[in-house]
Amino acid sequence: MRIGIVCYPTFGGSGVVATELGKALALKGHQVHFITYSQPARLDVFNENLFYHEVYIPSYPLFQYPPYELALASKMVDIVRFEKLDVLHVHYAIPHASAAFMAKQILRTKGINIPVITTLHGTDITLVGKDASFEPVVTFSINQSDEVTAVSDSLREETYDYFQIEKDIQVIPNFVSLDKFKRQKKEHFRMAISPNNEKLLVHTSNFRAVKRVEDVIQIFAKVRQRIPSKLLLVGDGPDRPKMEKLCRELHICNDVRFLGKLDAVEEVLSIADLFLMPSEKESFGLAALEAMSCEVPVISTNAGGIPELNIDGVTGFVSPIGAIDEMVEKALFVLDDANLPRFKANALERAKDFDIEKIVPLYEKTYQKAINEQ
Ligand code: GMT
Repeated sequence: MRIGIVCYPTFGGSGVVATELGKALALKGHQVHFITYSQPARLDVFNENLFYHEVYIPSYPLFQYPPYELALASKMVDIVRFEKLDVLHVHYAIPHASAAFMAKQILRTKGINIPVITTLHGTDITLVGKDASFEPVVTFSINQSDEVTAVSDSLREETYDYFQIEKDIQVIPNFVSLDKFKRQKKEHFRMAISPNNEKLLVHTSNFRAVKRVEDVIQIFAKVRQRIPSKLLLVGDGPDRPKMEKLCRELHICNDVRFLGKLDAVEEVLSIADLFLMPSEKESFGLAALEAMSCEVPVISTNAGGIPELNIDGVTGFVSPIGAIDEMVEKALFVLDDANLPRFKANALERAKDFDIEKIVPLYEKTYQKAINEQ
């Protein structure tokens, strides 16, 4: 198939899912065309089946808000026609699903029928999408998509709760490459970070309010009072300055490292004992899956789709949002040497259910169905 993928080119979340999916499809012989405003962060390999088309928005003094959606729709029209695409797969509804709808209508006037698959990722529904500023367009463009997928049962249900959706929403969970995200021997790195064999806790995110990074730091500060431990924070975002300040106030800076945005997150995960995800909202929790694939158990909230991934008492524990003391006790239980090996093994076993090899065929099937029904 000749597949167009539209996504955000980000380091995490929907951008990563879209890019890893495209790379996997290219390896299977499909021709994959990424259409976005800059090179996707994980589009870091050469493959003869992978193409990248940048959306360019001309500037004009009148445009207080550059019309990205129009430039994107125009680019989709151009690439579908020139590259003879069979299907368009857009990740994150806003504004990709409505831009795809417009492109589809334009292409129809030129005698081309292109099926559109929309994958819902989370905040496009739970946070931004349901805002009255966007809701009518989100509802309309989901209903106009030929196929709609969501990354968890929870997100599917929330979409039906918030919007008047007439389409069937298929759940295709996120996935992980067990080859890339596997525990590597990084003893020298671990020695450098925790020379006295302190336990290593890790959090990765975009440091936005929904991630509750403050809870990560409060949990760590309390764990550290009970057992020798260190915290590694991967990623960057708006809350980072506040979090650095908090670490100073709690006098824990010597045991906390802010590593920023890293390409090889799996190297950090390879030396970790526990992953913290105290999010307020999380449709799936891809970062937790990547940790589990590296044999790292997870202490998380029960937000959104997380409990579909992190099995309470098996791969870690789930707690109510903001239940810091409960998460501390559960973290200490998992970190106990008598328990840790079991939780690590369970985390990896669970990650295998989301093996990329199992999930990619579900997307191929969905594309084929949409193409056949045109
Ligand atoms: O988590 C974020 O803030 C980024 C966001 C995105 O759309 O890039 O992530 C969402 O999509 C991911 C991939 O499907 C999910 O694993 C995340 O749980 C989801 N985030 C939220 O629902 C907050």
